[in-house]
Amino acid sequence: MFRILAAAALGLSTVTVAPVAAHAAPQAGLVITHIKCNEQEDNTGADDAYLVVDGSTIWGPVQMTTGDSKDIQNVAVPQGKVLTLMEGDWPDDDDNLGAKTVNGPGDYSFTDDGANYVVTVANG
Ligand SMILES: [Ca+2]
Ligand SMILES: [Ca+2]
Ligand SMILES: [Ca+2]
Repeated sequence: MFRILAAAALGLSTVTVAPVAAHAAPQAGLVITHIKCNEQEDNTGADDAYLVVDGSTIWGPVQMTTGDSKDIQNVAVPQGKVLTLMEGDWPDDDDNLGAKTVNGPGDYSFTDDGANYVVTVANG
C-alpha cells in the first residue's frame, strides 16, 4: 500500500504543469438585436418581458403585447450560455417562457407557458 502511494507520488512529481492561460479566449461577440412577441403570456395587460443569463437580467423588463416587435440596442450575450426569457408578475411568481443555449447568430423561440416570443441574435 505504502509503496503504491510512493510510486504515485513519484509519478505526480514528474508531471509537467501546463502554464495557466494569461486570459480567457475572446468572446465571439454575439449580440441580441431584436425581440418579437407572437403571443403574450399574460391574459390581461402587457407582459413584462426580460432576458436572463447566469441569473442576471441582461435586458428588460420591457412591456410587450401580442404583435409587438422591438429592436434591442446590441445587448451582448456570451456564446454557449443559456438565455432565459422571463415574464414579470406580481404578486405571483414570474413566469419562465423558455431557455435556449445561444450557439450562434439566429432566431431563438421561447414558447413555454403558452407564450411565443422570438429573440434574434446576431454577430456584434
Ligand atoms: Ca404572467
Ligand atoms: Ca406579467
Ligand atoms: Ca406568474
